[in-house]
Parts: sequence; C-alpha cells; structure tokens
Amino acid sequence: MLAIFSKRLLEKLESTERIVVFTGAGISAESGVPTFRGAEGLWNKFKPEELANFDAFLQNPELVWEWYKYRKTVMKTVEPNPGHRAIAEMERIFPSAIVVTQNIDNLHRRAGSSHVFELHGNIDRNYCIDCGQPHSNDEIFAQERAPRCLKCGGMVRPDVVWFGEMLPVDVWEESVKAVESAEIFLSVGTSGVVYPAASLPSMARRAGAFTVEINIEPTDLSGSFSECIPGKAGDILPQLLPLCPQRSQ
Ligand code: BV8
Ligand code: ZN
Repeated sequence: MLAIFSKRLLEKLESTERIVVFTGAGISAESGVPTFRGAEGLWNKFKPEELANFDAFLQNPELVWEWYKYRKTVMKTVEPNPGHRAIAEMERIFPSAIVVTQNIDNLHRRAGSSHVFELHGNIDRNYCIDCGQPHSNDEIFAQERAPRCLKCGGMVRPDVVWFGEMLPVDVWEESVKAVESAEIFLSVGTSGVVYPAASLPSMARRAGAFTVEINIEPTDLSGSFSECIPGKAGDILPQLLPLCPQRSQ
C-alpha cells in the first residue's frame, strides 16, 4: 500500500540531525509477535493485572511463568521484519538516531539498531528476587515449574517492568533527554495507553519536534501528533527510507 508523506515531513527530514523512533508491540506484529490489545491481543485471554504485576507473580508464579515461557518460546521463533530493519537503516542516515521501545522482544537489536532504550526490560533476562542472581533462558527452561534460584533457592522472575513498577531510572532519564532534543519523533505501533511511556509523544511535541504516528488504526494519542500515517509499519517505514537525505558517511 503506497504511503502518503506530507511536504512538511519531507522538508523536515532534509534538515534533521536528531530523530527518535518510539515503538510498541505493533512494530513486532508483522514478525508474528502477538500484540497486547486488539483482535488477537495477548491481554484478551488474560488481564494485565492478572499477569504482568508482582503480586500476581507472588500469588500465582506458575501461571505467570506459563505466560512468559510461552512468550519466550514465541520470541525464539520470530525474526525482525522490514519495519525493524528500516529503523536500523535510519542509523546510517541519522547517526544519532535513537530507538525508545516498550517492547521486550530484542527485535530492534537483532535487526541491527545499536542505540536502543528498553523502557520495559527484556524477555531474555531473568533474575532472582532474593539475591539478584541472573538466570539464562536455558536455566529457566531446564526447570519444569516456576524456576528457583540456582544460588539461593529464591523465586526467579523475568527482567521486565510490571504494572505498578518503576521503569529503569537511567533508561527513562536517557530516553527523556533524547525525546526532548529530537527534531523528528516517530511513534510506531503503540496504542499509547501505558504510562509513563505514552507521555513521550506529547513531551517531544512540546519540546518542538515534528511528531509522526505510524499505526494501523487511530489511537488515544493520534490527536497529539503533527502527522498521522495510517498503515502497517513494515509497509510504511521502508517507503520513508529513500525519502531521507542520502548522506555519505
Ligand atoms: C508505573 C512489560 C508508577 C511486561 C508492560 C494503577 C495502578 C498502578 C499503575 C497504574 C495505575 N493506573 C495507571 C497506572 C500506570 C500504569 C499504566 O499505564 N496502566 C495503564 C494500563 C492504564 N503504568 C505502570 O504501572 C508503569 N509503572 O507507572 O510506575 C510508579 C511510580 C512511582 C513508584 C512506583 C511506581 C509500568 C508500565 C509497564 C508495564 N509493562 N510490559 C511484559 O511485556 O510482559 S506494558 C505492555 O504494554 C508492553 O510493554 C507494551 O509495550 C505496552 C504498551 O502496549 P503497546 O506496545 O502499545 O501494545 P498494544 O498491543 O497496546 O498496541 C499495539 C498497537 O500497534 C495498536 O495500536 C495496533 O493498532 C498497532 N499495530 C498492530 N499491528 C501493527 C500496528 N501498527 C503498525 N503496524 C502494524 N503491523
Ligand atoms: Zn537467589
């Protein structure tokens, strides 16, 4: 599907040095990673409060680990898609390009992006809640039931940010710094319902960035963007690339 880009965006791309790409589950949908909300959303079967929070984990570690082991298994079978690769390619054109992602699936790094801030952690990492001992996915899958710490026997959890938990402070602060100095801010594949991540698009706009939403449907935040481009990330982003200034490195 041919995307329509405004003259304002094309002019902005010509003069921009600093671009931030903010992503949510929608950027990974075309890789086969289920999103959280929407028709086939992960949250349909379960509710966030039942799974992605610490109390649920303490009360029902088996259910929470069943969900995360399922998602870890999915992540092992998927590949970055043209949307991830187009974003990685942007680093060649805009050397200071930064990705701020809500996703925990590692797909931006696997696509070649090197400046990636993971606001909500990473599904490949796990740690003991008592002694902090890191545990690999192999060590997790080697244990039938909810995994126990190999060092102290404590409960092991995925290294992701659950509801009611703080985002990693350094990652959040670095992300805000990048957003507040961005000249173009692309928001790709997020429903914009989870805070504080969902406050980033308006933060960018307030700081003077040209903000663009790329999403298959309107979201809670659509009205706050300079421009909204409806469509799939994997279709739109590769069409945007050739319109960026082809700077020699
Ligand atoms: C915090 C990691 C405070 C784990 C996730 C009451 C009590 C406690 C907290 C709150 C409360 N009320 C509000 C809050 C704050 C809460 C929050 O925002 N709740 C919401 C639901 C109302 N936030 C928090 O709790 C955060 N922490 O606030 O701490 C605090 C302060 C001081 C001291 C202590 C604490 C922590 C939030 C992090 C939660 N963790 N995930 C895991 O993944 O298992 S959230 C989860 O949602 C994912 O990270 C996901 O990324 C994120 C957002 O979802 P999206 O990425 O947007 O995905 P979604 O499916 O929703 O949308 C996809 C979009 O893509 C759709 O629009 C779709 O149309 C589009 N799309 C689909 N396909 C494509 C596409 N677009 C383009 N192309 C396609 N092909
Ligand atoms: Zn331990």
